[in-house]
Amino acid sequence: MKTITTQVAIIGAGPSGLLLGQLLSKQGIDNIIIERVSGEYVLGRIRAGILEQGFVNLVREAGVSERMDAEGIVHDGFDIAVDGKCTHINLKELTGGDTVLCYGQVDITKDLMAARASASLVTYYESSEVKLNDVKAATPTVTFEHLGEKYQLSCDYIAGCDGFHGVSRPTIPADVRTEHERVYPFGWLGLMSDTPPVSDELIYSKTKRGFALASMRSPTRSRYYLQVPVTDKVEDWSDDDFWQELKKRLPADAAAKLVTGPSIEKSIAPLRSFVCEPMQYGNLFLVGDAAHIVPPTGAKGLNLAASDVATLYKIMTRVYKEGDKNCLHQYSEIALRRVWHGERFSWWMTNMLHNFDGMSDAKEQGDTQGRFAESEINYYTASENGKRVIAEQYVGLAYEELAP
Ligand code: RFL
Ligand code: PHB
Repeated sequence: MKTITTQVAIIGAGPSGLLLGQLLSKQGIDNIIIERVSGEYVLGRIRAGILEQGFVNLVREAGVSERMDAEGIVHDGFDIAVDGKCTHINLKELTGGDTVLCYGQVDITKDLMAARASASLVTYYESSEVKLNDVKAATPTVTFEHLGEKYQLSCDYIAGCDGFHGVSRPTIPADVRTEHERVYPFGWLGLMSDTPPVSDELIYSKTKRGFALASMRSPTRSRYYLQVPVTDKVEDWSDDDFWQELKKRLPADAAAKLVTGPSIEKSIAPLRSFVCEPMQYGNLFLVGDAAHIVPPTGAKGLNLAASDVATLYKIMTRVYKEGDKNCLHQYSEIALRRVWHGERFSWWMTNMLHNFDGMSDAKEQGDTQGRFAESEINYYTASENGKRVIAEQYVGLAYEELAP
């Protein structure tokens, strides 16, 4: 068995793990990342596209923002369409200057990977049998296998950045952990294509046929989503089926501009709200999707991961730079306050914009839930105050500072 040591062991090289690693390294805090799959596989997951200002600032602080600043597209607003009638949510005006940035998760991950490689920071890709041991002890360990060799990594702290299906969360004993969950009766079928987007801004479109989202990655690359029953398989949907259905769910002027083309990626994501409390156990800290999942309707998943990273980064910096370990216990409380806000917003947007007709969840209530949702979205899009409530949450709440 090879034995190695570091200060912070990071499980998972998704955006949470890579961003945390980069920030810690900038402060001179040693870290090693252990990842289950290859770097190429990580980059194959398409996912998020909208970054809050807090995320953008953090990437800048990590010193990895060059390409994001050059290629990211600032979005001052987006549209909500209800049965073809559009309401513009002008983020910038409604919030007094805040915007979001359209820059893909794959690109952020690629930039972070390149920075990590050029600084010769260690990542063990394609590791198996990853196990967290003695997380309540002063020196926890992570054991794993890599290229046929067994390793034992000793550290001060472990950051569990290994996503929803990782090993970190189940390391917290079941009687200590509370898991809150809501599973929705539909998923999102996503399609990426090298075609120009239908609009300069995102369109969240609620229709009787179900929800659709028109998003983008660049002026020549579009990302679209359709609400589909959770039982649908991606093989059930040809590209042609997708484009025909999307056209029916977009407002008429956008539908008229829709340019179709072959998909370069197509996948179905189930929708779920999930929170694990607490997010800390001994010297183990859960970060990002390892601790919480939101339905993608509010574009919050990656952004909540970033606020967890920001909090843990501030704590680790205080621990290693000022020798103050009293702040360690603040992590879960601070992170969860923002997480629950994001969870509530994502759930609310999901309920307002999706069609629950014929879904098993709606059976008991007939179409009552649908009528409530319709009335709610009409109410919020009808006034400046209502639109501001949406805008403030979409651009993201401020990050909380540590208590002194
Ligand atoms: P990830 O990205 O899942 O990375 C976890 C990493 O851990 C590895 N791993 C392990 N490593 C070692 N040992 C083990 N036992 C391991 N088990 C797993 C995995 O291989 C992986 O590399 O979690 P992270 O870093 O916390 O990042 C979270 C984000 O990926 C996620 O929240 C967002 O993608 C959510 N999301 C969106 N978020 C936004 O903020 N804005 C958006 O516009 C947005 N759109 C989306 C989304 C998610 C989507 N899907 C597919 C769920 C759109 C979609 C369709
Ligand atoms: C995306 O571009 O992938 C995207 C944008 C906004 C969302 C979800 C996903 O709410």
